Amino acid sequence: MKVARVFIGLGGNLGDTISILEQAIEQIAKIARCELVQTSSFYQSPAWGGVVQADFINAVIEINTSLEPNALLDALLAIEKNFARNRLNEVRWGPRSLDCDILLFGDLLLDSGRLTVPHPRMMQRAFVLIPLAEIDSQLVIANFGTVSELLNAVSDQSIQKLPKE
Ligand code: A4P
Ligand code: MG
Repeated sequence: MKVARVFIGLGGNLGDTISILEQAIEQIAKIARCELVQTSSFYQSPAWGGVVQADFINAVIEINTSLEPNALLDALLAIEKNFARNRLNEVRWGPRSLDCDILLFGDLLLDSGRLTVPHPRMMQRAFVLIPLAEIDSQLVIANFGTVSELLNAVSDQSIQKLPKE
């Protein structure tokens, strides 16, 4: 089975987010056929998307996996549920305890309705690009260029790197 290099964006702004992100990363590392490779620093930023709410904390992780994209999404949605995420009560771009987005899945281009990869909004978000650049700034996002090139377009977004605990 082919192993893909996959990047996952994690974020939240409800509850003890740092602890939730740390536990979520531990749980992702334990998914069958997944290996955790790298974890970025954690970053705090004002909420993107126009809903008035608490700041978010975000991170990006790199994993290697031989899972199919849909199977990985299922596993991530199950982990979101472990942190009391209830999608029925949510507004789009509103508060959440844990959000797991598949940013890149190898060099796969996918738009299946259920899953869009690369994540269609990652190029506009400093809270994705900055932690991703920490892991690999020369990573290429198909049709968009390298992470490092994309950073210029989000340089007006305020974001703060949190000290390692
Ligand atoms: N889905 C499609 N593609 C993907 C993918 N690549 N990865 C589908 C994960 N899921 C994907 O996800 C809803 C459904 O999208 C999933 O069930 C899956 O079938 P979602 O995460 O609730 O919403 P979304 O449509 O992916 O929206 P998006 O753009 O991720 O925004 P959210 O999650 O609504 O935004 N501000 C800061 N600073 N930091 C944040 O983390 N997050 C939000 C929440 C708003 N503002 C923020 C942040
Ligand atoms: Mg999302």
